[in-house]
Amino acid sequence: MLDKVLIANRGEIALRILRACRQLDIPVVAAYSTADQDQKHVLLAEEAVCIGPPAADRSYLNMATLMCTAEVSGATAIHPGYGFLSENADFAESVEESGFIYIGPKAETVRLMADKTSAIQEMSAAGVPCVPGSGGPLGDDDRVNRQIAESIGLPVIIKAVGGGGGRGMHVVHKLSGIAGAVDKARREAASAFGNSLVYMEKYLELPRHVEVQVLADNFGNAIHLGDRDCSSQRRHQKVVEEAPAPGITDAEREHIGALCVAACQRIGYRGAGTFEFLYEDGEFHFIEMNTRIQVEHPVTEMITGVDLVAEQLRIAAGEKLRYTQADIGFSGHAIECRVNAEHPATFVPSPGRITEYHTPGGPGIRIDSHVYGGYSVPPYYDSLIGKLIAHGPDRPTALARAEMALSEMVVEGIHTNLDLHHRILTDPNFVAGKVSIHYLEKKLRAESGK
Ligand code: MV4
Repeated sequence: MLDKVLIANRGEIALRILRACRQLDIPVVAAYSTADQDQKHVLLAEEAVCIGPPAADRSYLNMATLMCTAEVSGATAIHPGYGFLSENADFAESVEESGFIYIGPKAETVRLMADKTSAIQEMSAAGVPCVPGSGGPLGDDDRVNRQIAESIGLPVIIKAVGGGGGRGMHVVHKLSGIAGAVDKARREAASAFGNSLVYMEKYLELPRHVEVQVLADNFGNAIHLGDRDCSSQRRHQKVVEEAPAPGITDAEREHIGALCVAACQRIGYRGAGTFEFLYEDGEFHFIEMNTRIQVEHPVTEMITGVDLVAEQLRIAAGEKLRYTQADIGFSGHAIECRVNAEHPATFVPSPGRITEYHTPGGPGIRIDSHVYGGYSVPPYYDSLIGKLIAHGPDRPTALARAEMALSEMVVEGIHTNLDLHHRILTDPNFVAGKVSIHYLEKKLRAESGK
C-alpha cells in the first residue's frame, strides 16, 4: 500500500480523501493554507503543513511548495482531489518526475484529455459517439470555417481547445456570425487558457448532462460504474446530481459503459475518470473527459457500493482492479444536493461563522462535509460547504429521503441554498426526471419574474 499520502486540497474532498486513507491504514499529510488551519481534515491528519497564505495561487496552486511539502514530510504519493491542480498535466508530470506517485492517470493522459480536440479524436477512434464537429482545431480561413459549419448544420458552437467547464463558448445561428464568434472565442481562450485554438461542434439545444464513471488499473483492466445525471446546474456549477440517470435503460447504460471501457483501454487510462456526454433524443454525444475524482462521486458509490477514493488509492499503489464488470451491480437510486454558502436570491457567496450546525440522518442519508458548529467559512474558495446524499431503493424513495433530510438540516450564521434544493426536489419536472441543462436557470428566471 501507499506509505504516506499528501492531500493537496481542502474542504470536503480533503476530508473524504483522509477517510479513504484511514480505511486503508495510510497516514496522511494535510497541506493547508493559513485560512484553513481549523479545517476538520487538518485537525484529524497525522501531520499538517501550512503551505502559504489564503490566495490559492500562493497555496493550493503552488506546485513547488506542494512538492517540497511532500519531500520534507516523507509523503510518497499526492492526491490532488478536484479543482486546483487536479487536471494540470504539468503538476502530474512534476509529481512523477520527482519520484512521487500521482494519484490519478499518467501525465500524458491528463494532457491528452486537457486538449479537448485530442480527447474527441481519441474517443471517436475508440468508437465513442461524439458531437458532429470540426474534429480538430479551426483555421483562420472564414470560407473554410463556414463550409465546416454548413456541413455540420446550424446552429454550431465554438469552443476553446484548452477550455472545458463552460468558459469561452459561443453559439452561432447564422453563417455570417462564424468569423466574429471564432475571433471572440480565440481572444477569450488566449487570455483564459493561454491557448487560442478553438473548435466547432453542432450546438445541441436541449440536452441532458449524463456522465459515465470509470475505474482502470495499470494492467489494462477497466470497468464502468454506470451513469449520473448532472443536468441541474447554474452557470456551469452543478447543483443536484443523481445516479442512475433517469430514463436511461439498462441496455443503453451497458452499451455506453462498454464503449467508455474500450476507450480507457485504448488510451491506457489509469485511475478514476468520468466521460461527459450530452444526451439528446435518445443519443449520447461525448464532449469531454475528466481525469479526476468528481464532486458528485458519492451518488455512484451509493448505488454500486464501491468506494471510489479507496479504489484510486489501491490503483495508485499498483494493485490490480478488485472488480470485474460482472461484480458491479446497481442498487436503487441516489441523489446529491450540493449545499453552498451563498445568498438564496443573488447567489453571492456568504462566508462567515456557522453558529448552529445540525446534520440529518436516518436510512440512506450520507453527509460529506468538512464544516461544524463554530467553523468559519473563509471567503477565498468556492462556496461548497457540504453534500447531502440520499439513497433509496428507487427514485421516489431517494427523493423523499432527500427532502426529509433537507428539512432536518440546520445551518445558521450564514446563508445557504437549502431552500433552493427544496424547490428543485419538489419541482414537477425534476420529479418526472426529464429536465435539460437549461431547466434550472429557466426556473430561476421564472421565479424571479425576469
Ligand atoms: C455543448 C452544449 C451544446 N452543444 N456542446 C458547457 C460546459 C462544457 N463542458 C460543455 N458545455 C456545453 N457544450 C454542444 N455541442 C451545451 C453546453 C452547456 C452545458 C453542458 C453541460 C452542462 C451544463 C451546460 C450549460 C450550458 C451549456
